[in-house]
Amino acid sequence: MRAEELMPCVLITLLGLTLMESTHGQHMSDEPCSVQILVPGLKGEPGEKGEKGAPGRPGRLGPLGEMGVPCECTPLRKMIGEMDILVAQLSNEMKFIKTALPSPAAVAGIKETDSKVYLLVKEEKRYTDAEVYCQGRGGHLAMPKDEGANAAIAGYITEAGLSRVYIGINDIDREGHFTYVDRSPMSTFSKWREGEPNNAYRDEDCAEMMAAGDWTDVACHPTMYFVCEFDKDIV
Ligand SMILES: [Ca+2]
Ligand SMILES: [Ca+2]
Repeated sequence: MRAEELMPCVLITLLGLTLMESTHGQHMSDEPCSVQILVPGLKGEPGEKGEKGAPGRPGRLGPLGEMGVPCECTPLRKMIGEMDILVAQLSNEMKFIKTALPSPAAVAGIKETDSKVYLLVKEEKRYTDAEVYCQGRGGHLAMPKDEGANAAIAGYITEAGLSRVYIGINDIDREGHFTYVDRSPMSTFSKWREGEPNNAYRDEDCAEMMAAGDWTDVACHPTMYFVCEFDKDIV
């Protein structure tokens, strides 16, 4: 019996004494109350090990992981390697185009012969600026040195719907003595229109090609479209 369980017994005893006083010694049927003090015994022997318990409940869900990307990495790496090679090849093939074409609208594509690539540049420039442009891309203003080259350039002008362009012929160094713009001499081939070159107004030291393929000497300062030429072995 623990201490708190003794309390009702003590209360009953006190109540009983009060009643006994109020009834002047009247005898009451009594339940003897006893107080027991329990002292812990010696510790017993350890019991046998119990049976294994049932499995516990599943734990709570963990936090969400980061979003992953499905990856079959080996084939992808191989594909990327092949693409790298293709890009390198394309880069080489486009090197000329990148440097020669200022913008798709500025030129009317290129024209090829067996040994040359011609580029019609639809940017109006003075003769010397036009030559600088062509040189900056590894070429010169077009220098027709035979009938085939002349016809190719003329066809190019006609296809573009133009009437005239600067070509790489001038007598800037010595009046009346025309050379190609790379200073190579004009030998057997020429395509001067009848009555040209005439050095009109004593101010015509450059040359243009008409759509028909014939040449005239003209002043160098007006701006007009022009044709560059590039040797195929550098393209
Ligand atoms: Ca002249
Ligand atoms: Ca002239």
